[in-house]
Amino acid sequence: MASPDPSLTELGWRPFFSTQISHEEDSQLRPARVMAVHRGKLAVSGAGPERLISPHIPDANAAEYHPTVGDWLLIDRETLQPARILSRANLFKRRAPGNGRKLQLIAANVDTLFIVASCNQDFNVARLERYLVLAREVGVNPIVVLTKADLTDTPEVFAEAARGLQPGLLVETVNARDADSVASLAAWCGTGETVALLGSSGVGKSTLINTLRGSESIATQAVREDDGKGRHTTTVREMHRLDRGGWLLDTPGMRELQLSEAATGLAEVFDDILILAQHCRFSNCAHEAEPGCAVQLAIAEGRLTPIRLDRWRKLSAEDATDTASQEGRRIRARTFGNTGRSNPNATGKK
Ligand SMILES: Nc1nc2c(ncn2[C@@H]2O[C@H](COP(=O)(O)OP(=O)(O)OP(=O)(O)O)[C@@H](O)[C@H]2O)c(=O)[nH]1
Ligand SMILES: [Mg+2]
Ligand SMILES: [Zn+2]
Repeated sequence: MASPDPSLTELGWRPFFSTQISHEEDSQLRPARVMAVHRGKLAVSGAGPERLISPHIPDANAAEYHPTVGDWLLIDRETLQPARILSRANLFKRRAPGNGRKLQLIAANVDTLFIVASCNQDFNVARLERYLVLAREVGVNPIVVLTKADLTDTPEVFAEAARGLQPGLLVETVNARDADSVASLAAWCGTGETVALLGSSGVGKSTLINTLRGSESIATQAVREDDGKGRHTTTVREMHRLDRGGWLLDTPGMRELQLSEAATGLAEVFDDILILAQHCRFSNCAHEAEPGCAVQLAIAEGRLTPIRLDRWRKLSAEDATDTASQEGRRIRARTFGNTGRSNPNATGKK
């Protein structure tokens, strides 16, 4: 039995979006939210049933002007052609791994992020921290959801390791296949709320959504036995509706989360190190063997672990490389001008 079409409010429509529409647009266009991005088509939902429409927006050159799941579009009432993307409340994006390093838009207009990881050999604190930096950068409240608590005798050890990443961080340990166990997560999934799930393949993102919805409609697949890694079962980013009103945005597991222009998020997740660094004798201290280094002193006194300093160095270096290459592209674009042709790899802002 299909549930009735959701209203705009149930879809997450709010004043932040409605105030962006001009009087003139209001008569010709109507809002619709991107529910899924398929190859070459967008599934959108507005007033009325879900529809597939063209993803092409006039004058959309840079990657950020392409619609992604969670976006609100204004579409023509008759032709259903999208006219423009409404400004996003927030946007998750990443730099694709590999040489092309194309910008990938992951999701827009998210209220809460579930960072999903599992209590098994695939658990990795550094990876969780990367997602925390991303959440900070985007400005979305993160909850760490540790699945497969039923497969270990020591779920608390995993939970403690995660909690140690950030004071006050919310960490939930669950058996994603058990409705009672995941019930506490429904608190973040009220009417019109959008929760995005991010995490490696096989951690149980789709399983969590199935259990929260009380349905088996999303395909899931057992992880590899030797290393506990997933098989990249989910391939489409898609919003799934809960009976009680919220939206769960399932995403394909990522092999690698490359940060992109995340300086603010980094500074917030590693604020302890940055505060220490203000007390180093030299303003350009590299926190290695310089005299008067407050960071090394904190390590010597056991107030900071060398592993955490290492992780910060690694993520900062990655972000610096990316930001520098972005700057380079912007400068080149300014110097040599735009060729006028739309470049699918273009990532710089207009
Ligand atoms: N025992 C147990 N098994 C789980 C739990 N969560 C997920 N699984 C199993 O782990 C496997 C992978 O789960 P999926 O939901 O497909 O993982 P996913 O994160 O969606 O993976 P991708 O779509 O590849 O990104 C499935 O066989 C699930 O049944 C859990 O909490 N406990
Ligand atoms: Mg999946
Ligand atoms: Zn120092």
